[in-house]
Amino acid sequence: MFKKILIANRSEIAVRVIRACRELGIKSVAVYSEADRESLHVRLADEAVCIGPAPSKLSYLSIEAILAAARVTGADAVHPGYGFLSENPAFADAVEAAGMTFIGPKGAAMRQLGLKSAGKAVARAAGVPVVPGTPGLVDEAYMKNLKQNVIDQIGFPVMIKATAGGGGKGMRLVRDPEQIEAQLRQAQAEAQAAFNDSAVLIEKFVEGPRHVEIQLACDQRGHYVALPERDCTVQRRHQKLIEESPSPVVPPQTRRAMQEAAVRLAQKVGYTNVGTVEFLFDKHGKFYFLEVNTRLQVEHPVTESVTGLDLVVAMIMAAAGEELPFDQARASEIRCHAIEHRINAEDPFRGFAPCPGKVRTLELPGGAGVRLDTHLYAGYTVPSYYDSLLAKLITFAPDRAACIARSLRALGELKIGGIQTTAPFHEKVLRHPDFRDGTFDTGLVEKMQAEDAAKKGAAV
Ligand code: MV4
Repeated sequence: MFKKILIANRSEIAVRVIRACRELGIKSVAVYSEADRESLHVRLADEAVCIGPAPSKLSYLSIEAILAAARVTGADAVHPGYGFLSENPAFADAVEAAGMTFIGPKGAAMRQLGLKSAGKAVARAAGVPVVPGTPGLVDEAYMKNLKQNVIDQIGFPVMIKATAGGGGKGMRLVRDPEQIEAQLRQAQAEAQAAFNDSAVLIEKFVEGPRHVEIQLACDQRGHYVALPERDCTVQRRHQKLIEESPSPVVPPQTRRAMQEAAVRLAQKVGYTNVGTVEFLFDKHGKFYFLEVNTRLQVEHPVTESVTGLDLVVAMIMAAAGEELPFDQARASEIRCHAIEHRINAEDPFRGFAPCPGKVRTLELPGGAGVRLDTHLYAGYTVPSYYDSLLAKLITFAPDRAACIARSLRALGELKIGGIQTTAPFHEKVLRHPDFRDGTFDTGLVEKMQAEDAAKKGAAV
């Protein structure tokens, strides 16, 4: 087993990984930028190394700086967390080339799944349902008769997606066949500018979908385990706000089919460590592969809460060449319902504008069925350089209704003084009839904003 793990990240996820290391008796090394000297992860780790100035490019995204910190501290493994370098195959390879273990999938597997077109081809080959569309990337031959090809082979409305895009970046919806040519050219130009890769694909547009994803855990001894799904349908501009498990709309036989599909896909590329297969789930109960996230995700505690398993421990064991600490039968046990709330330093009443600043007072929720993953403490100043996630409030209870009640109770106890947060918006979602009955789709937040605007209009 590893003796010392360097955590190449900051904030709540660095704290999460340091805690797992401590419980396993493994020493931890924190890295931090000049803006993060006073961060909780620096205080909690056994050692800490400053890796550069505040801008991420010069610190948390610097492969050289991080490898130097790992070398001088004698770390034998690196955990990348999420974001930053976590899905960068060159980083995974560089860690291994330096004689250390990357706690995540192999660089080769990341490359096979990184681009949308590549992931979709693997999914097709593995017999995983994909959204109907162009067989691969749009090429010159397809462009010659573009409108008619789309009408004959796909059917409007369609979505144009940049193959290098992700999380909603580089996507556009086209309903009018007369617009397809112009929209496609614009999408290619945008993709070129944003990703230095102009390649796009076209897909049938799925109306009013839900976002449902399957967590995978795979060791290096041929075990592929699929955990219960997470429903991440409550999003705003492709930023997830609430995740829950199990999904209120996925029946048991569909869950099993999605799990089997995710495992087939993983087997196809010899995937190791944890990963997540994202699907669209449509109004007819059909699911379609979207993409694979080759990292630990922000919302992993939802899965940990419903199963009672520890995914960071699983990552460390799999990376060390050990057997996974659970099998498929154990991972299929759904022991409760869980909901995660992302509490961001944003003002939900001013268009979710970022609100960094000093946390003057802090009162934390507790009691049965409450988990709070955060790097906050009273007196901490939230820097403006990084993303705005402050805390993840995860609640779990025997059923969904009890879990919603518990979330409202816990959000009532949480008091972050000095900065605006998204906490009040979460209470509003939990009281919304569409959320309570589980019938919402990805348009819920916009629908709520439209309802508010109508109410304000009526009052005048
Ligand atoms: C789609 C879609 C409808 N049809 N693809 C958005 C993020 C990216 N990973 C995929 N996305 C979508 N792809 C087809 N063919 C609708 C979305 C989408 C969405 C998906 C999941 C959660 C929220 C969403 C919000 C808007 C659009």
